[in-house]
Amino acid sequence: MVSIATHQDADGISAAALYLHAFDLDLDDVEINMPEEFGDVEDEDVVLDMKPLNPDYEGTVYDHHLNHPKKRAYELHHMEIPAAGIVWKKHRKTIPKKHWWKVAIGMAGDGQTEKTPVKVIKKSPLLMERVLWTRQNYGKTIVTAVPIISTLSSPVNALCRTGKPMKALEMVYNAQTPFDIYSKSAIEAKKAVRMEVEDVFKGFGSYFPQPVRIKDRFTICEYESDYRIGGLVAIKLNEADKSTVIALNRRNGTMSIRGILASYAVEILTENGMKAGGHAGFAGGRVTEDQDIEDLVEIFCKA
Ligand SMILES: [Mn+2]
Repeated sequence: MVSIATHQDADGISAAALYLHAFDLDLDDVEINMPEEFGDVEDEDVVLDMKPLNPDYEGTVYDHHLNHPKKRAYELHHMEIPAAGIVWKKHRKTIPKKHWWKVAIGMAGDGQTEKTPVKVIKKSPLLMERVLWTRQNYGKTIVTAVPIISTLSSPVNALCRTGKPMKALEMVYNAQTPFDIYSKSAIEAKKAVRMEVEDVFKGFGSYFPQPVRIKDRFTICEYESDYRIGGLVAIKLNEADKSTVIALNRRNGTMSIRGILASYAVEILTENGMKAGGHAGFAGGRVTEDQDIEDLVEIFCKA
């Protein structure tokens, strides 16, 4: 049995689906590990969209995260495009063309839609057609038209964020067209995620501390959720003023970092003995059990 470790997000999930298609594997033919902690792999044959925490891991890695160790036991396929794109580039000869469009899920998920290979767009021109979202605003109907390619990652991510990553993989693996990505459970997950993020923002200043701005460039906030919504919370705060946001989920100590200075924030955290890493603009980390927002504020004030 082939074993695969992959990242619990749209890129990791679509990379896994493409890998299965490339080797003509069924979901029942493989063992899938989606570790809670980024890179926490064991002895899987293949690792997708993650940098193994242990440099002595001996399998094959397809990844775009930065700073892989020079001294490592694993074989690394590294490119500066999302992992779904790396798997596609390496194996497109054996990936049935009808599944090529799935590359776009990972590209959109990691915010690099423009790196979707032209060959893929040509094969699935539907990706560039648009879906319309309508909403009512003071009695007026507002219509926004979004290219389908840009909408493919959020249903997959929503399933991952609400603790159903295997359901996400099944959905992507079995999908025949981009429309199959809007499954009923994915849409429900999207709604649940949206409400949870709204609750976090309502909670700031009442049941969560108020976000703290430091040196007008870092924003630090603390919230609590069983969902993996830190990235969304951080992006929403970042959009307001482009400060770099460190969002701490105090339920499990994970941090989501988004913004221009994400790599700088990782450096600051690492220098202070915390675990942190990621790629340009997007990063994450973890505090120890006895650390909270006050410790983060102190660290960033001194940096
Ligand atoms: Mn990725």
